[in-house]
Amino acid sequence: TNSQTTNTSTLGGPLLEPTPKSSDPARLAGDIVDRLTYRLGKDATVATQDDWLTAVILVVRDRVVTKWMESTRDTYRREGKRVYYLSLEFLIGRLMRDAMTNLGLVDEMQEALGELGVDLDLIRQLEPDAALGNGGLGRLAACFMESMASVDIPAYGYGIRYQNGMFRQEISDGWQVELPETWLEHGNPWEFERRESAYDIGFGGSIEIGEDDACTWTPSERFIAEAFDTPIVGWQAKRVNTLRLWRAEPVDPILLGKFNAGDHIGALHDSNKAEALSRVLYPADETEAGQELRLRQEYFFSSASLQDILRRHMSQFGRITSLPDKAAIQLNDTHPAVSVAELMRLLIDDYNVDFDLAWDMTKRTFAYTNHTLLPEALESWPIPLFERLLPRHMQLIYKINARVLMEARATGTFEDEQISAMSLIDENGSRRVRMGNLAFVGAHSINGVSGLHTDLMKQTVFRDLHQLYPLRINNKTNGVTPRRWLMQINPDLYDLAREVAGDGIMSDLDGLLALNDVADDAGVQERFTAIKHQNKVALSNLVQDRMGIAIDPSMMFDIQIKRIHEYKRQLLNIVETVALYHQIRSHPERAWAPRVKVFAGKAAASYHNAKLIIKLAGDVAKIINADPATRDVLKVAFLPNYNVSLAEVMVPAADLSEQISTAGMEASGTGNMKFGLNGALTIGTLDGANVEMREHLGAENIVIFGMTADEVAAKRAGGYNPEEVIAGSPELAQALSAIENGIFSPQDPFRYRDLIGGIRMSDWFMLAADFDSYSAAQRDVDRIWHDKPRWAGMAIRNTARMGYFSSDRTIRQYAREIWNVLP
Ligand code: B1H
Repeated sequence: TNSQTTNTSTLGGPLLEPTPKSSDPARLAGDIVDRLTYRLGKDATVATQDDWLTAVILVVRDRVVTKWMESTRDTYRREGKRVYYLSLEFLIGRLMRDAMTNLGLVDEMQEALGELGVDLDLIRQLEPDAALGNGGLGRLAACFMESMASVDIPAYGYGIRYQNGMFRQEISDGWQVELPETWLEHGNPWEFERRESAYDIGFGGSIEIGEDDACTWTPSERFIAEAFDTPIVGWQAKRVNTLRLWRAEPVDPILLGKFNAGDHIGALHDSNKAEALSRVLYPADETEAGQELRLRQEYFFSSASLQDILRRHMSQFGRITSLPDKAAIQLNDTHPAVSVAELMRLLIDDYNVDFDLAWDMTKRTFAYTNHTLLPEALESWPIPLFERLLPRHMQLIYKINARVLMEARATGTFEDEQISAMSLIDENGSRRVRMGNLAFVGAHSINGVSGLHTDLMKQTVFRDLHQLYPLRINNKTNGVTPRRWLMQINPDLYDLAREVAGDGIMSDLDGLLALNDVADDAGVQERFTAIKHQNKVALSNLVQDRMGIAIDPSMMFDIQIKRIHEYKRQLLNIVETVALYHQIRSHPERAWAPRVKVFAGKAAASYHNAKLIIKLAGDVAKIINADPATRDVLKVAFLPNYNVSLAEVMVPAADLSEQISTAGMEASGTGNMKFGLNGALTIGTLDGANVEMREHLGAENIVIFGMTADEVAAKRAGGYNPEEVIAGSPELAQALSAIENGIFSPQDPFRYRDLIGGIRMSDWFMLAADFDSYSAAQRDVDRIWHDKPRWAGMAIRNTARMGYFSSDRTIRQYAREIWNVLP
């Protein structure tokens, strides 16, 4: 496809050039009606809002396509390096407003739709979220795709086109219920099906070693991977890149032999098996997914992507050995780590490269990003399973392992224990393949996602491999795209920032620093506060509509939104809420800062305690919200079905952002950055990127509490006794007893006995140990809240100093320091 540059005069010139698409409102309106008529077959008088949405997307898409082809041709002509971002998750959300803003088409489209009597904001909200991800890791991939296009890097995202993305969460009687999500129900007008880009993917079978060690793998199962492309528009449409997602297809849609023999179910066996491969996203964020289907998904998309990359490379450059100079492949966590073995297999078995050269090429091509140190999220596969599905890869992994361990031995500096920690094979208990170690040894760069996380990586999971290859680990602190996470979701704050800091802020977010000089200006503060208030009104309307809870927009909006996980400590926030409730009841005369505590987030379906925490938030909300003694100063709400689109309403409305994970456990966090950018204060621990936020904000503009990562480690090592801590903290003791004695669950008084019992017994996440410090920090927040100019000044300084956390900065660092491409 790359080689087709068609506009040469020999082919007759202008006829092969597409008609340029106008962005004149009248022409846009005409095009929309055209799409409605000729593509959807609908008359404007009977068109539904969904029809209008589809027609508008098709019109926007046309404007994207022209730029897309220019970008593709440009990449080809430059003969430079391409970046490939391999990720099992892309949490994109809605695309229409994103594409329209980056094309600079919003005002014109608004006008065009006005002429047609269609409300842009209404149809915008009918677009389903593309929720092909769990949380931060998937959303980071989406921000990176937008930033790579914005800073003009030729890049492709590769992933799976899940038919069902992240489940829809309903709360029924307070409990989370998971329902299938069906984003493709009305089709997907953004994507282009590429029937010609299809690859064979094999599983199982046997291998045969021929002469010269040449190896033939004969899989027992085969599937087809078919490509679907979505264009990703960069800021000001400088470049449009491709997100290529694979769908699995059977080789034979129907086994006619079986069908004719009367086995009508068996005839669909292959078809069903293929469908399962790209059917559903594993919704188990940072918990062991460990199922055969997951490994199959990982290999399916890795193999399809690598075959595609090699095909593109060969068709342009014709020589396999230049691959590392022309392709940089970034592995988003270990989920695509089997790619290391797959590239070795393709090079050796299909391109006849010898093992040594193949290994050198592989290492120069791959880089790996680690996103978590949690032991339950470190992928490893039982050897019998791996060997059965991927026999050739197993063999290559043994060979790679032998080479790495030999290198380690040759240094003469490692103990046996260290050697076995470096091994690709975990020999403790049942034997398993360690995907983190495979990704590490097969890559020239291993990066963490915040300074603290990178340091901890060197000291913990990869301590010995780091000693063997000390130059490989590096840090790339995460970022978020300011186009979506400021300009689009908070247009009034963006306008204010632009008036002060100028038009360049979306291409250089450091420009926001100009706001710092006016942070104490009364006029600016007044405007900032009015904007925040308006955003809070919007959120309270949403809460009223969806849940029938009235919240007063003049209260402090204290928000914790993220996956529900014990290490993120929503439970600490809830326990503190209960303690605060008790305090307000005992001292109603004090000047409490009126707050609404808002929670949202999904729990992995099999994560019992996380689901119980959701139930507890609801139980606590019910009692507190109904109490006339506290009603004016304390409210609690748990909003169902947290997703990107809900975050887009919640983030601009927040006064206070809760980033309270046990230090050492949150690799980075990116929600923290989105809140800061939108002028919320952070209450947080010295964890993940909070550490760097404090550096950029200044300690006086963030509320930090709790133990450091080192202190947590020391306490865990040195006989921590939570009961002792609880006995020393009357507020904590009272809150815990109330919860465990069924005060919030009178119909089921033992509901929370084990949950709270866990804190008393071991308290791995240090809730008790950090409680007093957290509670004191919350009272500091109250004091700041009462001093309105001080609060506004701090909030504005948060927006002003968040420039560093733009994903453009992150991507430029990847480009220079890992990929060796010039933005
Ligand atoms: C992050 C994950 C993750 N780290 C396993 N690890 C998954 C692990 O489906 N799985 O098996 C899914 C996701 N996600 C997050 O990455 C970190 O917790 C955040 O701190 C970080 O900001 C984010 C992006 O780097």
